Amino acid sequence: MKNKVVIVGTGMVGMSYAYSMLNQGTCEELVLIDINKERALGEAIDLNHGLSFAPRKMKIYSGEYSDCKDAAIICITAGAIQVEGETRLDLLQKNTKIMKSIITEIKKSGFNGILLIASNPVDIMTYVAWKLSGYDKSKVIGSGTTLDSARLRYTLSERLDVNPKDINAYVMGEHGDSQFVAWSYALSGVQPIYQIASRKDSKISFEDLAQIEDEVKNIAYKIIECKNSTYYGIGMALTKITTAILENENSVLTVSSYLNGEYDNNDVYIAVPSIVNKDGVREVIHLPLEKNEKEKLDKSIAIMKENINTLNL
Ligand code: 6V0
Repeated sequence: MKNKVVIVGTGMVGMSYAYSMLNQGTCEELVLIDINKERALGEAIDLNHGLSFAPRKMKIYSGEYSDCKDAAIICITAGAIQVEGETRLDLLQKNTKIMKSIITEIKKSGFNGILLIASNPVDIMTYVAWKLSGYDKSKVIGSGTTLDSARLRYTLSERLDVNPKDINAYVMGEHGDSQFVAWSYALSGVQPIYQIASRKDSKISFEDLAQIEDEVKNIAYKIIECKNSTYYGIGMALTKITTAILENENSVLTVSSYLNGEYDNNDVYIAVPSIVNKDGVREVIHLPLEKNEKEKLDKSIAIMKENINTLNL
């Protein structure tokens, strides 16, 4: 398998991802596909003009589905976007139709790599992609709450004045309104955040934690209100997942993974900490959650299943 990535959907998310990969030298070959061929072509030309300043040589071009055959990863970022007042779940019917047409083309190409989904509602779209493709469940991955966990790490790092790379805290569940923070496993460096919050002289209280959780959950709505859509953060989150796969990193990421008995659930994709490497999701980490956290995860899963049941797959 070549160190080759295909992006389907060269809109804001797809191109932020492409630009981030160009800057980080993530892959050797990058193919851009969009229903709007002119757009994909223009984006490829524009990116190529940055190659002189990039850390490595890359072959970048706008292509066809036949180019998917020998790709290591196809990332699907095509779809309608959330408009003001619309939840990610509202996008469900629109994007399922788009996903169906894309998966049909990918299957025809003979692709045999990892399918990475970013289109919203991402957990359900990942399930749709898996179901329609018939690919191995570990090889179909959603971006899940990788972005939300990054938002959480950033917000906590600001409040605690600690490098975000040293914040090990995870958002789990739906990439959407029913997500939650697994506070019982949140660490600042080596210190449990619950322990920090319980200290009298602490920079952060339990009320602050609840407020941060809420802020992280709703910040996408704020960004959409300000500038219509969000893309840089997800672009970099997708780059991280891509690097974890191409470099066989065994990185722990809250991607949307298929549950097969973990967390007492099955036949659903949802964001849980997972180990990601060249084979996709190597392992779903099954954390013994606190009772209230487990209830939140169950609720999130129930919402996913309810929505999946409305689809004709
Ligand atoms: P955009 O800028 O409108 O781009 C969408 C692109 O998809 C356009 O270029 C379209 O031409 C293309 N497209 C539409 N239909 C097809 C098709 N059948 N085949 C190929 N290409 C097609 O949207 P943007 O890039 O901002 O968002 C894309 C998706 O990402 C949306 O579903 C967003 O909701 C979702 N996001 C997911 C995030 C995550 O964390 N997973 C974060 C932000 C946005």
